[in-house]
Amino acid sequence: MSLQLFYHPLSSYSMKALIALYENGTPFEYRMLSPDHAANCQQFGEMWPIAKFPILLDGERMVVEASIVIEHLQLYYPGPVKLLPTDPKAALEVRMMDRSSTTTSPRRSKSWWPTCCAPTANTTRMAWPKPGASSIRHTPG
Ligand SMILES: N[C@@H](CCC(=O)N[C@@H](CS)C(=O)NCC(=O)O)C(=O)O
Repeated sequence: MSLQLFYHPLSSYSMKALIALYENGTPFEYRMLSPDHAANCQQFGEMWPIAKFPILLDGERMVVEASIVIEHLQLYYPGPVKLLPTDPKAALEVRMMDRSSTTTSPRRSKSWWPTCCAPTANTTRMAWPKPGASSIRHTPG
């Protein structure tokens, strides 16, 4: 099997990659990172000293960053479920939602945000497009 996912089941970033794999029923090998799987941990540490997971191993090629794993799957292992819209402008919006939802946390950020920019009750809720009214909605095909 050429695809291997180094992950942990309680890792939200790992879940992103797992959802993409499950959505298209893409076959892969689970390489769980836990003390019970020392060989996985050792290989992971040797491959990726940054030690952030998940990572996808596609043959000899290592893919890091959950969002890039998803894009890699879309490019090299496309299935019936499209993971990103084909339209580059719509894809950009999807990337924005993806990155901002996983890299920002208003509550956690409060301590280091400058006072003038600190999130308020009005800014802590993201203004995602309303379901059904979204310009990013895409149809498969
Ligand atoms: N930017 C990375 C972040 C991945 C990440 O932070 N994963 C967490 C697990 S959910 C991790 O590796 N934590 C261990 C650490 O930071 O040492 C991505 O999008 O994949």
